[in-house]
Amino acid sequence: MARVFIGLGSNLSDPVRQLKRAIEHLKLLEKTSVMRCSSFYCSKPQGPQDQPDFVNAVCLIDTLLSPERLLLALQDIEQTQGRVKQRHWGERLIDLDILLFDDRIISWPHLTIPHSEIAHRDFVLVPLSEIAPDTVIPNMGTVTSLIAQLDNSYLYPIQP
Ligand code: ROI
Repeated sequence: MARVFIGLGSNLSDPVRQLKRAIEHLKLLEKTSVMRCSSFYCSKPQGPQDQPDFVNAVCLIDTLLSPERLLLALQDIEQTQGRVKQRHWGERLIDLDILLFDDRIISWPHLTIPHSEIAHRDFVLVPLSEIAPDTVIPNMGTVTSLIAQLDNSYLYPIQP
């Protein structure tokens, strides 16, 4: 079983509902169990500011799927929920990212693990540290030390 962290984000069409739907879809994945999910956090958009705030969370799953199969399965969930790619770093209905896959380091053209932006994203690091505070990110250090290095954080947990 691989221990995998998935980042979830949405800022369109009732983001809380989109995250809840995505978690239900994750629970239906073959050879996969959802072990833990963080609180939902409201966050300021990274990228263009003329878009709604995001809702973000992180889930820990155990899976027998390979990174490739999991990536395809996540893209499938995004399509099912109706994601349409809009502008670069723009608004999105649902975004599901593989953040960490055990302690593997992968740099394929279509998949980079650990996620390339992980160290700079409060909306990933803070929910991740809520569910797995001792996590070490390969080549980058502990989640706690990365959080301490963030310039700013505009993140607050929201009621479920
Ligand atoms: N900003 C926030 N706060 N949360 C996200 O999930 C998110 N996702 C993105 C971009 C547009 C880069 N900014 C984001 O893909």
